[in-house]
Amino acid sequence: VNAVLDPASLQALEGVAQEHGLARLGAVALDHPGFSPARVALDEFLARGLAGEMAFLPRSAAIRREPARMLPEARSILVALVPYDGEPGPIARYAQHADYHTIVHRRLLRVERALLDRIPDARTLVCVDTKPILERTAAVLAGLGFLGKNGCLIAPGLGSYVLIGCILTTAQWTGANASTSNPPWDACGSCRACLDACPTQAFDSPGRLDPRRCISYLTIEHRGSIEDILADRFGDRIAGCDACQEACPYNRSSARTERVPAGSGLPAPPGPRRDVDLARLATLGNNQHRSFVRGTPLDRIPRRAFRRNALLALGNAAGPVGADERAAIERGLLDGDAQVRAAAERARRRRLDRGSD
Ligand code: B12
Ligand code: SF4
Ligand code: SF4
Repeated sequence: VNAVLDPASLQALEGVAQEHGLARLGAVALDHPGFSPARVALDEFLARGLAGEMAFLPRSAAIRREPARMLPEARSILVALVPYDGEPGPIARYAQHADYHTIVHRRLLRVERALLDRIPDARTLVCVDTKPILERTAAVLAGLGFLGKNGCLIAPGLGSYVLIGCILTTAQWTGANASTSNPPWDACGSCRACLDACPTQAFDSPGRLDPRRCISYLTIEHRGSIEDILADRFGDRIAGCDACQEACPYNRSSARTERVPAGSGLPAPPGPRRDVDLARLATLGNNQHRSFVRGTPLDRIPRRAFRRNALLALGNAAGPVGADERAAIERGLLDGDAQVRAAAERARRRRLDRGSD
């Protein structure tokens, strides 16, 4: 007899989830027909080379399509959401907190424990972000929200500033399938605020992002050179981008307390408060870099990419050049790394040459 995850069990687990800082919990069977269009979208995405330098995407595509390759006989996914807040600024909101991978993982372990207590025959695998699961699609099909034209999962009452975590399980979900009769991005209606707000016009069409033009990809994942035509649009962003979420009416209406229920936000990173001083970040030494990124999702960004990003942002700044900014740009010109040098060269052209005439 197969292990079974029924609606009563899900309801009990939802209680556990909420107690442990997971604002929503839903379930979806892996044979839900709604995964088909998402697999097609993934195949098209990969075929067009949109993964850019994200080699992990093509490498893990077969598992992303068929998660049972990670956990034999997997039949369902439990999907949880963790809302977050933050301030507009050079670092995207999700990265202003302690690393969500660790936090969401830890919270999911409590739900996993409760699931195994209730369904001892089940096997499980906790997956947060880095495991190849189509997380946004799973969240939609588990009934937790819908996809916006910005590609993000938007959860009613929470908006899109939510992170997704999953538990893959061999237990069979026996509850109803969430409907997929609505076409994607249907709930957006005629709105296209996110598409228009994207500084680099990175959307090919609603819901279809070309990461190679996306500031989030370029600042976090991309190590090669960045064309001026794109860098000119970064503004002061050095790690991620929230412009297509800032523009979204679904993120505007509710008060912070409503969006981030008590006990389910993300805690601050460990250590002292991080000051985002571009001149300092452009000249980060090894130890300074380690302590700046430690315990946050920023630790994906190597030191030289961080320095490159800060130099690009320095190049985009306006107004008189401070002595510390000048020193940072001049130091960058002598750097051993070609991308750091190129970013410093751009900042010199835009800030120093102009400042001295
Ligand atoms: C690679 C990646 C990126 C890349 C590429 C993003 C992209 N749009 O493809 C880059 C670096 C650009 C990126 C940026 C960001 N990311 Co990211 N990223 C991922 C990651 C690891 C894989 C995504 C992926 O597979 N992309 C390939 C595309 C094709 O898949 P997709 O985005 O899931 O889109 C699916 C839908 O469009 C669906 N679909 C299409 N048509 C239809 C039709 C129907 C009916 C259905 C049901 C589905 C469907 O199919 C696609 C998959 O096949 C996921 C984690 C994960 N394991 O899923 C996080 C994830 C998507 N990222 C996340 C976040 C927070 C961000 C940023 C907001 C971070 C920031 N502030 O800078 C930005 C947002 C940019 C944007 N507007 O999308 C969250 C999203 C949460 C949410 N509310 O949606 C995730 C889920 C991480 C997490 N665990 O919480 N990211
Ligand atoms: S994250 Fe920024 S650059 Fe990327 S699609 Fe959204 S608005 Fe555009
Ligand atoms: S800004 Fe408008 S189009 Fe974009 S996701 Fe939000 S509602 Fe949809």
